[in-house]
Amino acid sequence: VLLQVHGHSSGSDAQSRASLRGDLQDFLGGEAPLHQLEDLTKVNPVTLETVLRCLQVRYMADIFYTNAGCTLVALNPFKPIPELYTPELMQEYHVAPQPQTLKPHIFTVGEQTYRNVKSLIEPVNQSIVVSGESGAGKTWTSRCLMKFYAVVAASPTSWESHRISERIEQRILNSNPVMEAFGNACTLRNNNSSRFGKFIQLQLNRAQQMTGAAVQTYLLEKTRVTCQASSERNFHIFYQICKGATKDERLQWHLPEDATFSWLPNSQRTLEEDCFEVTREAMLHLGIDTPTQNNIFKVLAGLLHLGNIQFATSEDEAQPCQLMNDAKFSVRTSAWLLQLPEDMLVKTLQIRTIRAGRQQQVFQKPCSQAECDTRRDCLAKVVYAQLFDWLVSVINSSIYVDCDSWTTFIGLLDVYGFESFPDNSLEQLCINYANEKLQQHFVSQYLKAQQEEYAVEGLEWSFVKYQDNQTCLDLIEGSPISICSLINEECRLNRPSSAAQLQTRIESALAGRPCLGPNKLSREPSFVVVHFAGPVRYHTAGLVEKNKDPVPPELTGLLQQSQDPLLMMLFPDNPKEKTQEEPSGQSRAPALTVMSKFKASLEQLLQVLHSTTPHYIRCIKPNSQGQPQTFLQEEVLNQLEACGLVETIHISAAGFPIRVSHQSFVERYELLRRLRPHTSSGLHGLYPSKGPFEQPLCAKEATLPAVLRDILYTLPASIGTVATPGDPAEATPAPLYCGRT
Ligand code: AOV
Ligand code: MG
Repeated sequence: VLLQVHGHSSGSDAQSRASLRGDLQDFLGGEAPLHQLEDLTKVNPVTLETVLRCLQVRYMADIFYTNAGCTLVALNPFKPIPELYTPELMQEYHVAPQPQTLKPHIFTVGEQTYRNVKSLIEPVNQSIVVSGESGAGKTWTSRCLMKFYAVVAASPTSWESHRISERIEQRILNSNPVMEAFGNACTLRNNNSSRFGKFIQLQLNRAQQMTGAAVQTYLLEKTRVTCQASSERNFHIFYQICKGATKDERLQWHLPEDATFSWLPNSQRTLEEDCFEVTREAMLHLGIDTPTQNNIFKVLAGLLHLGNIQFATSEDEAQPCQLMNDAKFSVRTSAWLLQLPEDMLVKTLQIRTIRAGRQQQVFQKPCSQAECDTRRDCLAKVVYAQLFDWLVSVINSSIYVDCDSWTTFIGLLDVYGFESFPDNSLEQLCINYANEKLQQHFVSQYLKAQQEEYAVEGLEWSFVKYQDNQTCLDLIEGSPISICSLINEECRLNRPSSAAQLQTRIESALAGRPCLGPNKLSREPSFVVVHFAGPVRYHTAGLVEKNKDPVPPELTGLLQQSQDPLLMMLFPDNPKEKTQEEPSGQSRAPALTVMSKFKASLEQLLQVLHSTTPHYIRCIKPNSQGQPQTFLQEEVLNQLEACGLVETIHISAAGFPIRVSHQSFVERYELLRRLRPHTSSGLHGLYPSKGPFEQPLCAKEATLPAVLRDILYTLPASIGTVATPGDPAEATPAPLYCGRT
């Protein structure tokens, strides 16, 4: 029955799908067996509906991980399940002879990745790419994987002989709360949303112990320091300070309990992530001592007060905007906390310095109220971004030991997930662009390259169609004309251009591109990109300016005057650099835009990923409200479609999961040639069908030397079938595939 249904299943007729589901249920004897299907390649037939149903049944039975061929699907439980992540369970997966035979888990991926590093076949760096939309569970998953490696790849020194702060694994784990406090925030999609991308390289020595790590971050959403969408919040650390400071600290940092800050919306909400103590403790373990911590928090308090500085519009354009009454206190407090000269702070915000003419004469021009606000915001963003980068470098120096101590690495990638808000700007464009890039990495590595390789190898293969997101990437970053190039061009030309003009330029230059969506019903100037995960409308207002991200030199000059030890370190007053920065000639190289820098950093990341063996975990958000035991079919369906899960399953089921170069295969399994065929009953046999062996091989288990037995039992299923003689059906040889690498 199933085979017949399978034949009809490619149509999209809803009715036949429904009946098909019914047949499947009947055949499997109701719902019970569905949740036992641990690999979606076993769902028969493989369609969006059956896959969805299987995931739903498993989710409702509190089973959150399911294999999907080469990927693992991780459903967000939205409730704590401590028993799923215990060190004992980690060990269980670690010591299992075949972890893939245990229940699907991120630890299976973790362990497989770990074993791949030391595999006799081409030891190679590995990476785990965790993807999924905002709030799907990427950060949670990568945190758990880091804990897993901290347990299974711990360095040999015993726990007792060292203080916790000295343990490298513990230091690596401590980087998480610190980076999340400074780089995560509550958004409409996720209370603990990562606002930066992160690639952490866990470094292993020859004995496969973790000796250190290196973190690379990508484009922090620094605009959040000064501007938060309604119902969203600033970075966690600001709330942590305001809620967790002691009485004394409140006095020092001018943070009375009843203080209100315009950059601190929704502070009445208490989140799990608001715990100041956790951040401080972790910072301490990373070697950031209490005085340095206090310095950081004092500067952050200074930024909060800076945010309360308001200017009134000046009647006379020739006169600078005056401070609003309440703002005087904010200026004083902020200047004091940031250790800046108060009058210079005000003047820098009020007055712009312009260099013009051949002689580069200096003029001063009062700023409009809006310009004053922009300069104030810019000041805060520059300080915060510099502070974040510095923190990352401190973390790196604490967790990176030295280049001689490691030979291979496992990379964990956790970026901001795909997002679409009512108002999307450059931040979302960059975030979604990064997700497109990762999806393309998967498409090209897995869906495309593998099938092309089968064709080249002359294997019988019916091509599985898939959604290639290359056209969307071409629209965003391609050359010669793309959204990125057009926005960059506006920045380069430096011409006054309205949001409506930018919309027109993009829509006319890119007209007809399939991923430029129809742009109707929009009151504000915008354009629509049809991403692999859905269409997103980007508003063009402010896009060019954000992409330019200009920092007026007077602001840097002001910060260089600070007497605060931290700011002095972040903004050194280095006259040498100054002269380099401001040459007297006219031919200054155009500053790199945000998008160009981001594009370059993504390309570097992909180069690293390409040099590793990738493993994929697909996080899925069962509902957008973050509710446990709630599986919204429509929402999950979109995510399954977006990541091409059904195609992945098809290719995994029909394809060859293990592809080894001919040479490596022969090097490793040469020994098997010497096995004698054996046919008596009760014996195990090995039946490779293609490749260097022409005869089926059987061997009496008991007579095998241990090393050969090990090889036999670790042989991937696609290479040979271990079967009981006498059962011809069982003994059908599985194909052996030796790819040309
Ligand atoms: P994200 O990293 O994918 O979103 P998170 O990893 O922050 O998403 O997960 C969102 C929330 O879901 C977490 O804060 C947890 O409350 C919950 N959660 C996720 N996975 C689990 C799990 N395995 N067990 C229990 N709770 C979980 V973003 O960073 O927004 O793209 O930019
Ligand atoms: Mg995250």
